[in-house]
Amino acid sequence: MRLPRTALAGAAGAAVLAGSLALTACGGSGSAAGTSAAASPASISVSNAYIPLSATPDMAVAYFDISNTGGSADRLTGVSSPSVQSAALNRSTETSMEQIDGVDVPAHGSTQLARGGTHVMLMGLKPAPKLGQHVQLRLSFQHSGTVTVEATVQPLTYQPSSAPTPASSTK
Ligand SMILES: [Cu+2]
Repeated sequence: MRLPRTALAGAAGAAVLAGSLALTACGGSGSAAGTSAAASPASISVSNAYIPLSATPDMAVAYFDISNTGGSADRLTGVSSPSVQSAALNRSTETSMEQIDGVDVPAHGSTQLARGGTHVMLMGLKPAPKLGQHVQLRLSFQHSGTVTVEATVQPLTYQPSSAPTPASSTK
């Protein structure tokens, strides 16, 4: 019994301290380097906007193409128009349609709102739409802000020249 109690306690404490230092060194390295190179921002353009002339002036549907030449995805999150009482994003289902809260546009890709799929529902157009008339749509994108387009009222059977290829993401 030559060693004083304090010396023993000190040795034990030093061992614990050395252990925690080792842990810190082990877990600390590498985890701070989490910044990946930023992709180029979304670059959105909207084309071929049209509204098939509706039999019921109180309700119409708008379609358009959204393309994104940027390196980041974006999302259409809302639609408004000064010419309607309300506008909403809808998706057709087999029997009906449902409201959706957004439409994704992939990086370097495109998305079509087209017959049988996603569309903009326009309620209460004023004045009642006529062939050739333009209806302004304000599209809100998550990253690109508001994009304003003029949708043209077309005959009910109108098909845009871009329509036939549902999987046209190459251009
Ligand atoms: Cu609808």
